[in-house]
Amino acid sequence: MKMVIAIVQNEDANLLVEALMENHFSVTKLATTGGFLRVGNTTLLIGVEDDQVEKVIDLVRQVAKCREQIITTTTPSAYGSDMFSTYPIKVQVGGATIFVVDVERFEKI
Ligand code: 2BA
Repeated sequence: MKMVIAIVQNEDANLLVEALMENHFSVTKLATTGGFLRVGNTTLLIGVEDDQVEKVIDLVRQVAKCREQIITTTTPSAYGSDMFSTYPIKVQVGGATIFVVDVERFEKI
């Protein structure tokens, strides 16, 4: 048995939990914080049989893959201090950090 530990962005977490549950995987969702950015992310613990690891990683890849998104940002305008300019920028969202570790013993009591 393996434990798949997937750290994903909060925006992707609920969809990913739904996808895992629909595929009959048990999952535990933890609210976590990245050490570098110090912002919230989500860590999912998914205990699975060895031959199911790739299926779990595929689901993570499908739902939480790294992609670009256009957001609009606002900055003070050059034409006056009470005026603002809005313009679109591309940002990277999503992505996942995955660890697969051996489970020495699994019991439900
Ligand atoms: P990622 O490498 O995609 O990592 C996203 C989050 O995954 C991390 O959040 C952390 O919570 C977790 N994570 C990644 N690698 C890990 C590991 N080896 N062990 C345990 N947890 C791990 P943050 O720490 O807030 O990092 C956010 C993003 O900042 C990282 O995205 C990376 O692009 C960048 N980053 C992290 N550390 C950096 C550093 N020392 N220098 C430059 N950029 C860094």
